[in-house]
Amino acid sequence: MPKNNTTTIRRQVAAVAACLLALGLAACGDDDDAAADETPTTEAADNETETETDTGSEAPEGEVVEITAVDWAFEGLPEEVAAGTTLSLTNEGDEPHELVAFRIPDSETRPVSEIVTLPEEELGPIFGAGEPATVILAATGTTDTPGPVVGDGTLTEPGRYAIVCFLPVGADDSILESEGPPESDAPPHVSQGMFAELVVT
Ligand SMILES: [Cu+2]
Repeated sequence: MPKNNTTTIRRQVAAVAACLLALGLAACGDDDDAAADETPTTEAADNETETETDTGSEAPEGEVVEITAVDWAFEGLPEEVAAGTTLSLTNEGDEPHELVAFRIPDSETRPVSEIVTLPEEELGPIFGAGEPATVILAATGTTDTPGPVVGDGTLTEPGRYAIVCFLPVGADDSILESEGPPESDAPPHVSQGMFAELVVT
């Protein structure tokens, strides 16, 4: 990706994350029970035969793991992958999606399903401690288009990761090209249950 685009998009991603911190989590916090009930684990298990391509939950190093975004969940995500695994995002939903991977600090032991419901002041230090490990954007009906805008989709550092989508409900693909924060008061997809947990070994 050309550098001049990278800068713009990185700013956009940061703004999207800031938007989540500013307004999304307030809505998320009001919706604790619903968010907890919609943990994608159940759905992923239901679709296991359809989306799981490996025999175990761990992918060999260097493998590409193909994840499918739907409205609103990540499907086909193993519980564990080896360091060096690259994530690929296919969007089968009706809205644009992103895969934002944050490495969770080792001192944080709560499950992602609980972390994403935390109030802004508690979530900031967890998600805001550094740049995401990678951010992959996928317009509707595409795979990796436009693709990674932070990192290259590869997770290199072992640890526990939160996989989340911050795009607002109701957006269209043009949001993937917009500069600055999305002009939307809609809740982010993460508040609709679009989050998952991934361990990199
Ligand atoms: Cu999404």
